[in-house]
Order: sequence, then structure tokens, then C-alpha cells
Amino acid sequence: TRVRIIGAPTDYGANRRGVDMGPSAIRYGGLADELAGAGVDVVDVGDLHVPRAEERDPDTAEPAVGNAKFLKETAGVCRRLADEVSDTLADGAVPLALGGDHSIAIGSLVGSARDADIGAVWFDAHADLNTPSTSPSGNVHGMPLAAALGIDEFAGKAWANAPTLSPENVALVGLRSVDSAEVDLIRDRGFTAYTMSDIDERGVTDVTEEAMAAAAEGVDGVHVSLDLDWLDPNEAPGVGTPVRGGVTYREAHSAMELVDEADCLRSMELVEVNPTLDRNNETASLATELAASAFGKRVI
Ligand code: DIR
Ligand code: MN
Ligand code: MN
Ligand code: MN
Repeated sequence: TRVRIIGAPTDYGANRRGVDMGPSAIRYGGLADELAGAGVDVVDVGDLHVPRAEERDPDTAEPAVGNAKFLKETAGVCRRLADEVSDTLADGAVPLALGGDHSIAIGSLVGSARDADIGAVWFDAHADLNTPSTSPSGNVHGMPLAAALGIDEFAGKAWANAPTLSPENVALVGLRSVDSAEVDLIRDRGFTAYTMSDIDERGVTDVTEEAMAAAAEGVDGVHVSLDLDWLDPNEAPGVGTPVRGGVTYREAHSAMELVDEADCLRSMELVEVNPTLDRNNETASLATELAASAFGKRVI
């Protein structure tokens, strides 16, 4: 397998500064070595250009839609990321995007869906299905799935919409903090969704196998989005919106091994690592280990 690492150092979509240092922290955490240990041929193309947020004032910047903050800036980054992701796929490599906050998933999904039908598996405490009008925070990191699916205000937005992704091929895994408009969307639109209770009852292996199968059904490949707040904050403290009751270290590795075994991984991203909130770069290092498991690393 060939993997191309693409840094997307944004914090436009989050309510906490510092997540823009995620790509550096993940690289410093040993990503290239971990992937090499998985037998992967790795190329790191560096970071996309992201204008500093200091150059913009969220209160005076014109919000393009509703109360979504920094939507215009997010669109710029996501357009660049989508192009890089689709070029990577055209070159026969697997794109691995490093956030940055979760808004970069819009770019990954749009790029991954450009020349193929795709599914997506979302490992996250959150559903990321808010829209500018339903979002309680205005933070675009809570909206990328709604954007990629063209829901409500995102309909017809070319930079955001991934027309070859549909809700039947989206599986959400590990939910434990879902806003009310997101609950309605999950019920009404045919998403496959697993809460932490499902993982408690059925185990992470069953749930992950089923999630990968649902996402892969009838499509060319699957995008895997790993928000580090999927894990319990005891394991992954370096995230902006920690939620208690997440998966353990072992459960996370087990799930990533099953991502590899499903043999349909098309593109992936590691997001929401915030080194200013981390403990000795543990969350960034964990992200590198989990990526290695997803790309086939095994003990023996
Ligand atoms: C919340 C938090 N649902 C929001 N979302 C996060 O602001 O829309 N997603 N943190 O990962
Ligand atoms: Mn997220
Ligand atoms: Mn999250
Ligand atoms: Mn494999």
C-alpha cells in the first residue's frame, strides 16, 4: 500500500485554538515510522496553505450561511484538500489527511467522492450532522457530514457536497453526544448509527464489522474518519470537545484492525488532535498507532 500524508492545519471549525498544530504533533508522534512499521510506503507532501485565523475576526467576518463561523475560510481549505485527495487517488495512493479540526472532512469526502461512489465510517463521540441553522455552537467541525451530504443549507454547495455519498452508506460509531436536530436526521435519513451502548452490548468488533460492511455496500470504497474524541478522554486527553465514556485503547486498536480487514479503505483522516490540551503528545502518538493498525500493522 502507498499512503500520502496531507496536513490540513486548520482551527477555523473548532471552538478551541491549538488544533491547527495537530499535523505537527502527529508527525512528531512518529506517524511516518509507525506506517512504515505497517509495511506501508509513505510519502508526506507537507501541509496545505491555511491563512492564519488571527488575520480574521469571527465576529466581523461575513458568515456565508447562517451562524456558521469561518465558513468562507473553511471552504478555501476544503477545496484545496479535495483536489489533493483526488490527485492522490488518481496516482494510486491512499490519502491520509491530518487535521486540524473535523471541518477538513468536507474536503476529504468531496475529494474521495469525486471519481467514485463512496461510503464513510465516522468514529466520533459526535454525529457532525449539524447545519448552520441547527448548530448550537456555530462551529463547522460539528457539520462536515451534513455538508458532504448536501443537507439543508449545504444543498448545491459545490465545495461541500459529495454527490456520490449517501446516508445509507454512512455509519456512525461510538455516539454519545448528539444534538437534537442530529437525532432527527439519524432517524429520518437511513444512517447506520451505533452509540456507546451498542458497543457495550455487542462489542466493538461486531459493531465495527457491521459498520464497515454497511458503508461498503454497493460502493467503490470507504472513507474512514477518526475523530480522536471517539476515545475516552482518559486515553486521548488532547481534544477540544472531550466526552466521557468513550472507547478504550484496546477497543480503538481492535476497531482499526477491522478497518484494515474489511479491505475497502479508500481514504482516511485523523482529526481534532490539539497538542495544547494534550499530555506529553499522547493523543498524537495514539493517533499514529491507530493509523498503523488501520493500514495493517500487527504484532506478529
Ligand atoms: C457539537 C460538538 N455537536 C457542535 N461537535 C463536535 O458544536 O455541533 N464534533 N465536537 O466533533
Ligand atoms: Mn467530529
Ligand atoms: Mn467529536
Ligand atoms: Mn490489508
